[in-house]
Amino acid sequence: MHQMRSLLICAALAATPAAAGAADHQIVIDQHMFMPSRLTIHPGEEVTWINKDTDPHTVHSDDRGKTFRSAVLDTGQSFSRIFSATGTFGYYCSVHPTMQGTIVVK
Ligand SMILES: [Cu+2]
Repeated sequence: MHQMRSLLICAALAATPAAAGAADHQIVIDQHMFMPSRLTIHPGEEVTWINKDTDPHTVHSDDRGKTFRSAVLDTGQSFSRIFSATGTFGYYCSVHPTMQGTIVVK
């Protein structure tokens, strides 16, 4: 019984890093802006964009959405992505291309 409990504790500790990756950072989309428009994170962290605007928006990486792209996000909908590699990732809204943002992973 005691051994069983130790195993459970080990499993809980092992799960911690993955759990910490969930919803590490949030970017709010509102009034045709990404806020914050520039965000610096660490590798392995997750970014969630949530649309709080009344208009639909998307999140497309600057390489025309090759690296990442969301579906059209209606009000209240969100899109999440874990950034594993370091680098600077520009993105924009394909519906309103003047809406732009940057994720810096380092
Ligand atoms: Cu938009």
